[in-house]
Amino acid sequence: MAKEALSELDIDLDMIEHIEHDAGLGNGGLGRLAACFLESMASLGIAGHGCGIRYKYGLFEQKIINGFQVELPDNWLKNGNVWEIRKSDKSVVVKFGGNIRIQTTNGKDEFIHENYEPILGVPYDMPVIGYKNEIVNTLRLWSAESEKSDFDLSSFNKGDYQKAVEYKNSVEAISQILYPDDSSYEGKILRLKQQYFFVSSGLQSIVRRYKKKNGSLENFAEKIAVHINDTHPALCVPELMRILIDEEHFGWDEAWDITTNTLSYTNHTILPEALEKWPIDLFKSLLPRIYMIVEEINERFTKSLWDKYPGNWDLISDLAVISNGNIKMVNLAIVGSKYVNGVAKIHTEILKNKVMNNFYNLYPHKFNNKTNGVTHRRFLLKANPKLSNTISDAIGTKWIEKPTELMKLLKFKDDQSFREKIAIAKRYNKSILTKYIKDEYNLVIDETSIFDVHIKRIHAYKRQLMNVFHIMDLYNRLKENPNLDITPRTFIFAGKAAPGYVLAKDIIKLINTLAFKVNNDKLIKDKIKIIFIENYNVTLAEMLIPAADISEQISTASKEASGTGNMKFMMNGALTLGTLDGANVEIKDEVGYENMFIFGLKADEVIHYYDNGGYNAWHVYNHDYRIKKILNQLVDGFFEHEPEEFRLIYDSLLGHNDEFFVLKDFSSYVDTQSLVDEKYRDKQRWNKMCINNIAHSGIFSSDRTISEYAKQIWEINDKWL
Ligand code: GPQ
Repeated sequence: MAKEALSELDIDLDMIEHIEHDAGLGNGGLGRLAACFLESMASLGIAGHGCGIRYKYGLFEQKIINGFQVELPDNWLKNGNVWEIRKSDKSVVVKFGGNIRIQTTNGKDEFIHENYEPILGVPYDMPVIGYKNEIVNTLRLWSAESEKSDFDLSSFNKGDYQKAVEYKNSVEAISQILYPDDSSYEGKILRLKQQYFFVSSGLQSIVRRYKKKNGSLENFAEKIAVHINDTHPALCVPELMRILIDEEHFGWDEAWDITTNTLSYTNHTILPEALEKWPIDLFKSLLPRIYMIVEEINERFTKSLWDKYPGNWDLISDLAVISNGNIKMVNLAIVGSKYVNGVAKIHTEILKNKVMNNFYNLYPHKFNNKTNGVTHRRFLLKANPKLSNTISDAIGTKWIEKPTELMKLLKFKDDQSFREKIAIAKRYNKSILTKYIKDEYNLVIDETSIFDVHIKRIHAYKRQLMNVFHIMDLYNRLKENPNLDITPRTFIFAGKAAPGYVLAKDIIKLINTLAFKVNNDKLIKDKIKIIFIENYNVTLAEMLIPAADISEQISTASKEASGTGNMKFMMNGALTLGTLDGANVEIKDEVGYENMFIFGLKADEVIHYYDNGGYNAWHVYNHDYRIKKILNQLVDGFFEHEPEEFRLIYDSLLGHNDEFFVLKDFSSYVDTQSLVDEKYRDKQRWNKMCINNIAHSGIFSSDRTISEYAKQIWEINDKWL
């Protein structure tokens, strides 16, 4: 209706949609997964709501200047946000700092929080709309404001205007900016403030609403499930305890029973740099009451461990919530949760058997797997209308609400005309991207070439470097033999590096430097082109993924917890080139080895190397002339300027023994890339492989994931039906 009405006014609704800014309120797969989950919960009719921070500045905007990443602030609220509703009447107070006075009346201790800094949490609600089911859930984002009015502020400070402004700024700083690191944390006090701020605001509003509806907190744990999405909200454990004990006057045991039956925790990575630890001193001065509760949780927990494992100090200190002067957030989350899960089968196995093995032995019943999923309604239906229409013409539209219906496409995998329709949709999407690259970068790419796409955060373990080395090898071969028979390729990269992650930023510079060299080399006759598309975000993903032929999912096996880009590509008919890591393993289980390109070390092999001091990178360097040549080219002036520019990359491989097995997996990767080249020549077979992938993508819809969480973790059947 709106589209029609606007078109009468000569206004294009799509254009208006594109004016709207992405809400860049997360870094990578973690936040995006949560957004998919919200969509699926609304579409499945589950009363599930999101809770987060209304950052004034979302994830930085990335510009590439002379090949370097430059970060600009993401002022996404500048022109307003039409979808949010400020609900000041639902504000809460969050208390920081101060001291705790213990007051004993009739033998009962009361904990009085004094001299604290009150911060007002003001909710902004955004609707999350279910697919054609008239259900609207809420994403509630909290904004930090001064509890004092502007008027109070000035009088409070006896006319000291500057102090009043400084105070206001320090309060508002809490919801000012998103930390731009993905899968690694910064132990900054502001970050801890952010975590407690949104956890406390969220839980206070949940408890308040429950009491208003039900008159008391009876059956709270049966009716409410709170999910801890990685450890960033792990303070839910002591905060719910605080509310129940200090405000609702429950005894410890009863409060603990409610807490541990309400909360569950999902782990999203095994990377050690992501496992949050907070130094006791910092934690205690910012959150004195919460620290007391964490200490008590730790006391009781370690006492029970002592009974179970008497004398086993190492084990107890590993399991303890507090040890070596730090509070370990993973331990806090596991101890305080009913269930703990990983995000792909292989990831959960690694948690159980390796990273969290001691906890698994203690609480085997808590651990389970929930393989990630993505909303096919955004990443297929919305992002790829051409392919969606082709699918619906063949099997009807049921797949939109029941994605496993996509299996019906298997009937058509040998149908010539259907294969051709799939290919037409892909070509159309590739032509849109080709035009974009011409318009934005003035680069002409071959629409019929293989679109080989590597888009995700830039991280050493995701191995963008290995992709670059393959291109360098291909280039070296083409230079030697310009008539080399290869299928033309366009290598497409996009992704942000954390501003402080020097190696990742160097990799971006390397990609751009190589692109400049290769794209301008007449000798190779346009057989390969390289493009780094700046400012990767969801809007760009919606254009890039439908246009891809090859989906690069080449993390070091064991390191990518799940990956979700892999699923988005697959449902758009791109073939995965990947390691047996994360959910790639389950994609392989669905489509079979014959419908994807698997290479490299397996997770157990990688782990075995780690347990035995790694492998010898120098050995590979000395025995593979291709690698020797490529690595030398990084530091010998091959790129015709600053020869030392890529020294850090060189050193990460040879100086620090190639932590992520780039050189070790190189040969197997190059061989598999040649196989891709060969397979692409048989278009009929390729299209059949694409159909196989689309057909089997249904189980990677977040509808499936959410149904599993609902039944097995949130126990929704018991609670809501
Ligand atoms: N993930 Cl801990 C992030 O994107 N950021 C993080 O800080 C953490 C995890 C990702 C993880 O790397 C991917 O493998 C997962 O697919 C994704 O979370 C969702 O589970």
